[in-house]
Amino acid sequence: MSDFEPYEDNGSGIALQDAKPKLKKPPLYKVILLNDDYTPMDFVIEILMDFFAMSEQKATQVMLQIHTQGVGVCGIYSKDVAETKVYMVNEYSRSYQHPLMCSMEMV
Ligand code: TYC
Repeated sequence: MSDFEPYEDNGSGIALQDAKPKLKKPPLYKVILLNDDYTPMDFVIEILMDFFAMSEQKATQVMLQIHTQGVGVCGIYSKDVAETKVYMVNEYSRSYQHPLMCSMEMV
């Protein structure tokens, strides 16, 4: 019997259909930072280094990209890791009275 036929007869006279694969890959989320006019550049660099494990050079590059283009990606994570990062960054920024906004988007 050809590989392309959905129903196979194993000799019992009963046609069996292969089960469809059921597992989908879990969705991934981009954690993003938005530009604003008030948060100091050094504070954003510190966030990118401390919460997203960037080098100072990479953090500076990403901060300047957000500053000039309005938004930038900090990293890509599973849903619960992304939610935790967003929560921690926003709490940290608020504790210093900075308006910096961290958010997430499905990839
Ligand atoms: N625009 C801010 C400034 O000029 C710097 C900044 C960069 C703020 C990135 C937020 O996500 C941000 N001080």
